[in-house]
Amino acid sequence: MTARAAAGVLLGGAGRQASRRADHGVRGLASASAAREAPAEERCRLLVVGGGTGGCALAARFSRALGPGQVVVLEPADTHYYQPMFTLVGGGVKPLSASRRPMRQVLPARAKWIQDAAAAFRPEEDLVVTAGGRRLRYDYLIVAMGLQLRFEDVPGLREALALPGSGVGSNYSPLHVEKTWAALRELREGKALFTFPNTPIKCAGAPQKILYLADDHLRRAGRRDAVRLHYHTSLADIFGVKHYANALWPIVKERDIHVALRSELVEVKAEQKQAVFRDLDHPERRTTLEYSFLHATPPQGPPDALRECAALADPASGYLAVDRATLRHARFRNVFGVGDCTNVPTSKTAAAVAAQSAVVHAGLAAAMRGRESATSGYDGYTSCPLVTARGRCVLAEFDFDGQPLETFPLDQRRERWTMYQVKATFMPILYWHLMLRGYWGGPRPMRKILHLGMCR
Ligand code: UQ1
Repeated sequence: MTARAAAGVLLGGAGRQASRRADHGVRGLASASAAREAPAEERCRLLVVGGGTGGCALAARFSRALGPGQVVVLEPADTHYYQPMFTLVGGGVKPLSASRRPMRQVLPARAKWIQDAAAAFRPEEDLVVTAGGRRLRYDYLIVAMGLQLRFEDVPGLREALALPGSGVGSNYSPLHVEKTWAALRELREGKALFTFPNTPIKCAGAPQKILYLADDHLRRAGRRDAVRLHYHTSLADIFGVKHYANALWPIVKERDIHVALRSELVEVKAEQKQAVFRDLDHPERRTTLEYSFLHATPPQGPPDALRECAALADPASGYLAVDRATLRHARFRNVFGVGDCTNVPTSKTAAAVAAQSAVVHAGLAAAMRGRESATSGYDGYTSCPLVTARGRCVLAEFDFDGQPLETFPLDQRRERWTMYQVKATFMPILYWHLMLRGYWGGPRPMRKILHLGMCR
């Protein structure tokens, strides 16, 4: 934290007053018309950039503790989506409307919502400049911006998604998720392709969950024999964690699904219904496949404003550079990160955000009191409910090392109806009522109880 921010923390309201006077002084030098046009500089105790899962949960926790008006949330969207439900929307199990709420309804009433986007970070000055030209100064910053979907990195993909009746959908965007189910319903024969790009992505299980739901749908509709299912993944295994990959291979075998490893979608020719793949081990080798259905997972990357801020970003990935245990920036100690926008080496999921939000809460609350966090650090906990059919789910839960960290005292590698109910029924309730209000920090306490304390 800079000296100026530290003074602000110590002085509280007085610090804010001083900064306001300084702003007036600067503006006093400008012409009268420029002063009218320039948006005022605002100052807050805590600025939360992003109104997604992590932003809402942490804004709720801190606005409860700090009181009204102390927390500002910067978020341009007016709708909040429960993204884990998109798999079920694309699979025809839930309507898109069940996954959304107005942003106003999910942000805490005690926080101030500024409906604008972060355009530039200036951590040396404790400042965020917005797309609308506002200058927001903070004592503490939580970056919770999520990530960027990069459909445009696959030539032809955007065009294919925009073409009616193209047979192409993507569960990764609320704009395209309904196209998945519309296209699946129309699917009668031919080849159905499912892709996993060559970048880190959110919910690494989602590209194959829709594969299994498509298989299930086709079987129920009596069309499975007429459609070949192909899963093309850039990864070297069907899933990044061996413990669960070992359980998934027999499932794809039994369902007659063809898996191509290290295979990246590099182009879509919508008019011809063709997809071009590159063999990542022999990049000169390209294969063109005709499809009647394509579920595309777009390449993904850090938000531009973050990547462009060399002081905050990890130079290798462009994501917010934080310590993986404390989720705190190494250089700017008043900056924390949560969720998909950080460089923390774990799978980007809502479950990871839940566990991270408890760690950030403890660390930042301690920092505000001038102390170090007394709680244990983030262990990488993340979860991926791998829906393997309607009514069946393998509940993967693991840590930084890919070691299982399972909540329930049973073998979670098995496909189970109960785990499907956890995913499809229990999780949405927990999300809207506890998680977004800052009352859910992940299942660790539940795991301890269910294992009678005999676990991490
Ligand atoms: C979880 O905490 C979470 O975040 C709210 C999810 O996202 C919706 C999940 O899918 C899962 C599985 C968890 C973990 C919780 C339990 C009870 C296993």
